[in-house]
Amino acid sequence: MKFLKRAGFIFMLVSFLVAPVKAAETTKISAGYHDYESFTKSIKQIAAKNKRITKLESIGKTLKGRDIWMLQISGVKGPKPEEKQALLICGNLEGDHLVGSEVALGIAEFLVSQYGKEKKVTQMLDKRTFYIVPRLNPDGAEFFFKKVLNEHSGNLKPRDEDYDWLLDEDGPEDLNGDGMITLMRVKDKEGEWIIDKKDPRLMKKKEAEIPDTERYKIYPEGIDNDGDDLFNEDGPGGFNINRNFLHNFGYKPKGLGVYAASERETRALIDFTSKYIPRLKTQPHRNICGMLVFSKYDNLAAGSGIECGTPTFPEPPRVERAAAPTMMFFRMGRRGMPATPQARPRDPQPKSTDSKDKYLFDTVSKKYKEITGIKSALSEKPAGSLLEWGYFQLGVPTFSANLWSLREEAPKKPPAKMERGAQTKPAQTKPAQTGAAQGRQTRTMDRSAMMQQFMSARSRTTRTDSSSSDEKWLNWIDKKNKGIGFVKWTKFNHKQLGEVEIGGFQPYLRINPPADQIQALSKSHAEFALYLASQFSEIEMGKPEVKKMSSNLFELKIKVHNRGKFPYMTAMGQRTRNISSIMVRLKFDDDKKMKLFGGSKRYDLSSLEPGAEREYKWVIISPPGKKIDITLQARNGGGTTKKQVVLK
Ligand SMILES: [Ca+2]
Ligand SMILES: [Ca+2]
Ligand SMILES: [Ca+2]
Ligand SMILES: [Ca+2]
Repeated sequence: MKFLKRAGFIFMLVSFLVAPVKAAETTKISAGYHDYESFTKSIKQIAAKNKRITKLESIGKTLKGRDIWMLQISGVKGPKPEEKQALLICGNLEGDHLVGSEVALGIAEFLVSQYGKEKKVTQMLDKRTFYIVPRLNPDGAEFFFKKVLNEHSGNLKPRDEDYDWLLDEDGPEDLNGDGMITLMRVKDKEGEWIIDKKDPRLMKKKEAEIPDTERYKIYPEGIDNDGDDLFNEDGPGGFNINRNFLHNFGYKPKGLGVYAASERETRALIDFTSKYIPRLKTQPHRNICGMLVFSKYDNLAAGSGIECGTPTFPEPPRVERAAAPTMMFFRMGRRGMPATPQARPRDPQPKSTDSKDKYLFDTVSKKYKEITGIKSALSEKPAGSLLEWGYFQLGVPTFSANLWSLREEAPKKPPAKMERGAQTKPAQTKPAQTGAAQGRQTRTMDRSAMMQQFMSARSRTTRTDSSSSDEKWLNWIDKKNKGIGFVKWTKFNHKQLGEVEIGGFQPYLRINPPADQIQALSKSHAEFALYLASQFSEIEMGKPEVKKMSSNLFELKIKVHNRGKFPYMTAMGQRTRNISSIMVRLKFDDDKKMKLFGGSKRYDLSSLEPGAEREYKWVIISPPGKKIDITLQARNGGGTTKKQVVLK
């Protein structure tokens, strides 16, 4: 509190000194959201008050020493929590996506409060385990509660974003003292932007020949601290955790010190799902049969299935052309081989939903819309996300909801069509389509192609849609948010750029809804999580049948059913072989006197569709009265079942 008061005082002071643009309205965007301290307190409280059914665990620590909390919720009845099938719920992979973390926490609260009260919840928790990691990126999340708001999707690991060997040397500055980092537009005859005539708040790329006097350049708000002519190109830390997973990460390291699973947060989650614990002689969390992710990607309301984006990322500046003749020399020198360009190796990773799994995604998506009432959403294509890793590599059905986008005004075209790759092209090559979105602000810093490429990659971390989405956000701000959300362009005298105007969308506004929506979102998504958990495959063994064929010859028959709604193993799971097969095994009580007449004592079944059954038949030579133990193992389909028969 003390800090807040002091921060408030400094804020007022600064505001007073620089004559701010409406400061009061900006301080509230994080109101009702949990900062790390209050979040930790809340999750600890939930665990302490519900000891019977919860377990709170820190699955890792961030660079700043913050815990990554995982709350396990599982009812008192039924098998042990790690033997029940589990749903993993994970939020706040992107530092600025706070709503995911609040909704995940809300789901935890809902489940514990309804256990023992509401039949549906009680039954489901007695049958299933929920692993909830509401805040995977707590360092990044803290930016939301800072005095000056600046959207930050990464964590806090210092990173050299512009390859100049300096770390975090040029962050943004709140020049007009309104408590927000927005944009600066400045008249520049080489600029690529013009003011949109339809709505002068928006900027759009110039289309035809435009008089020099109408051209603008756009920069993020701040000064060039290191004098390299780039403005705010390397701010405080970090890589986006939701781009750091092992699938579709691309084949190169991405910037200095960044490679697949390079971040602590990413590793913490991967370890949690997959680590082998010698003491337990198993991977205890391989009981995860599905994932529900809250992130900026959406495959529930914005479409269904998963289509990977292009894992592009800025590369270090290329060496100048001078090197070319040498290369030519080497190529020509190879025993008269023609200097044909080599084809790039094909990426062997699957990039889209297996056609056999499509119905599963379609069904769940349909149900999601029904349960939550959210009928549409905006989403880019993912690259290196948890969504992709969960499905393409772990092989479990994985879903992501972004929880907040322009719902009613969503585009007619499915958002999957939105070309992410296009956004990574240098700004000049892309025809005018974009407005003043903060996300794209940096793409126009055309001081060098490298930075442009870098910044366009960075811009993807915030919402980047078509220009029409900017218009729609303005419409939403004007009609539904009392006009709050866009900082009016106002003149400012910049010490390096001369006269500029500062303005643009308020940070975080297009990522997180007002806090009063969280409760309803939590409830509907808790319902959805319960639904999802109820769909998992349930592999059961029917009653064994023994038939006496002659005095020493018996026939044993069993049927294995999938009584769940999901298949045992997605088609992708069969492809990755990351999920154990269903195994049927016989054990004779007297191997000397009992023999199988053909066949095998063990059968492995890689998949079983919902509603399907599979019959197994054995002929056994044995004296009467002997026993056989039948074991059915389905790690992801309800665990182990044992039955015994007597041959008679
Ligand atoms: Ca740097
Ligand atoms: Ca500002
Ligand atoms: Ca700079
Ligand atoms: Ca700066």
